[in-house]
This record gives sequence, C-alpha cells and structure tokens, in this order.
Amino acid sequence: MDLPLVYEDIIQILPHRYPFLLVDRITELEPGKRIVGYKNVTANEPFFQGHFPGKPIMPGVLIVEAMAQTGGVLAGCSAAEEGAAKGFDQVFFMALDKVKFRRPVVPGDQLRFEVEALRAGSRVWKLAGKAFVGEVLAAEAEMTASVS
Ligand code: BDE
Repeated sequence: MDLPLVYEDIIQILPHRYPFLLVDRITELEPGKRIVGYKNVTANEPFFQGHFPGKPIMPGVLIVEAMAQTGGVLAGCSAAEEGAAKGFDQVFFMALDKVKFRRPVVPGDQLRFEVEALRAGSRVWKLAGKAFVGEVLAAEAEMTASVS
C-alpha cells in the first residue's frame, strides 16, 4: 500500500470508527519493524467534554489506545505483506507494560506515534510505542498483541 495511509485507507485496515478511531494518518511503515502515525487533536474531541470541564486534557489511556491502533495497522499490513490471504483477521491487545504519561496533551496538539516491533511473531507481537508532541515525549508504553 502506498504511503501515506490516509483516513480512507486506515478504515479499510482497522475496525474502529468514530469516536474511537484515534489515528488519522500513517506516514512511515516498515512491515514487521516500525510504523509512524499521527493524530490531530482538536477541541471538538468528544472526550474533552468531560475530561475535564473547562480543562481539556486528552485521557492518557486514549493516547495509549491510539498507539495500540497504530501498532494494529503495523501488524495488519505486515501480515498482508507476508502473503496471508487477507492480512490479519484480528489483533487483540493482551497486555500493557511500562506505561508512562509524561506530559498533558491538549487541543491543537499533533500527536506522533512511533511504534516499533520488539517481537513480530506469527501469533504474538510485542511493540514499544512512544507518543510525541513535536519533540516532547507525552506518553510511552509496551504493548503485547495476539494476532490471527
Ligand atoms: C501531566 C502529565 C501527564 N498527564 C497529565 C498531566 C497533567 O498536567 N494533568 N493535569 C490535570 C489537571 C486536571 C484538572 Br481537573 C485541573 O483543574 C488541572 Br489545573 C490539571 O492540571
């Protein structure tokens, strides 16, 4: 698939939809190795209404969810690349480790997710993700996924 992957491409790969599709674009993808994705965070995000009234801060767990979705695109496209009939059927995230929320993410920020495969197995993937705003590290996590 040609890069960048835009919204219309991403919805062909991930089952997530509004308001839970949290990655807008994929700019780099090395199958089985690493991926770079972006989310433009707007004041209109549904979660800002309640988190928190008058003090919009993106929930850290959703930053991690967005990183996991970016990793899901990597796993899905890697499976397709290796000649599986239709790529993956499903990618379930099974574990999170070493999660750190380092800086608040607010309306107007552009999140960049850099996710690399620590282990790209046929059944289990382990991924390391970092979420940056510019050069500032906002969150990081290791993610374990079951792929089939
Ligand atoms: C810092 C590091 C990682 N993630 C979030 C932060 C952070 O500054 N959170 N701040 C939350 C916050 C919530 C409400 Br309510 C409030 O009135 C204010 Br003053 C806050 O800073």
